[in-house]
Amino acid sequence: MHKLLILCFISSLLVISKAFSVETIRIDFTEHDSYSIEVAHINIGNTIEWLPKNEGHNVEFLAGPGMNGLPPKSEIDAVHSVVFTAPGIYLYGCTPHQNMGMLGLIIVGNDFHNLEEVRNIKLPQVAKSVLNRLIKISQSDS
Ligand SMILES: [Cu+2]
Repeated sequence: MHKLLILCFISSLLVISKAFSVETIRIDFTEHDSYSIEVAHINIGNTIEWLPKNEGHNVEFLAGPGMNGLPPKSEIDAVHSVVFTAPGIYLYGCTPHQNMGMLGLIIVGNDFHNLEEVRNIKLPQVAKSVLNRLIKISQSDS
């Protein structure tokens, strides 16, 4: 009986630590003019680090909660690191390639409150269809 209690205690500790753990998720720029993770689900307080594994790309936020608090677009070919403290959906793109659909979504804390704002961002047709695909993915694996 005691062993069972201890086991329960340990497993609940593991669950708690997973929910609050500070993690860094790494996303590469790829040779296909895309991000290696197109839809990232992360916890509040997690960091995303973009790595320039392929030349000619960057990160520019297009929508998200508290846009004013987000960093300006990153330099081309630079490592970029952002800590996400506000729950919601963030849309970003690569400045030279976002019109061709080099976009990424980050869902922080499984919160979709600003989905309509993200959905209504003005983009050319090709990028719009990519965005719609990413939104579908984000909802299917949330
Ligand atoms: Cu690019």
